[in-house]
Amino acid sequence: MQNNQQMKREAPNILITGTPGVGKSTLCQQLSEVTGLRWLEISKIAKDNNCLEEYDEVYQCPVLDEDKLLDGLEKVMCQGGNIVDYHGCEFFPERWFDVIFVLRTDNTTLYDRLVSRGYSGKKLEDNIDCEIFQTILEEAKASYKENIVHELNSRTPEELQANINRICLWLQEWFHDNQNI
Ligand code: DAT
Repeated sequence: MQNNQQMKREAPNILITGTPGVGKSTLCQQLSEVTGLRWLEISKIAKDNNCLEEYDEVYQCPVLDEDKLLDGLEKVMCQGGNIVDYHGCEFFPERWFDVIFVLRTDNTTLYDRLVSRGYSGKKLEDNIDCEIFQTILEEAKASYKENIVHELNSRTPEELQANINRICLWLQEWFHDNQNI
């Protein structure tokens, strides 16, 4: 029996991941409205709960206290019904997730989005490289069973809508398959 089945969640946990700027928050917000699932914006939760340690000057971002964050999320993740939004995935417990969606864009689209967000220099380059080398997709495939990791293009409003539809369909199937839990 799989870990996920052992946990008997009443609703699944979905991880939406990808390079900063690929459209995670935009998708999660709309998905949460449509499905009623809880959107867990990990960066915001970490900030609000003092899970950020010293500032990394090279990468221009704070360092995450992963253990503290994970401890704080354990209860709500065991309940199920969460859409987790974060630009990394390897440090979460594998048993937390029923499905992983990795959002992708082309470099030009991502560049424009990150520049309009105010990114420049090394931070901008590192994030573009992260997408070019599909770092997060590889991380997801290395950290979870490959058959639950799905790549979704997230370049246009049409693709955003298609992704919402696809995830809603996946949810329906999950509830159908798990109705006797
Ligand atoms: P992330 O949460 O991954 O950092 P975001 O949701 O904040 O990304 O999106 C970054 C920008 O791109 C924001 O201005 C909204 C826009 N955007 C997101 N998804 C899009 C899509 N599918 N089509 C067009 N623009 C999109």
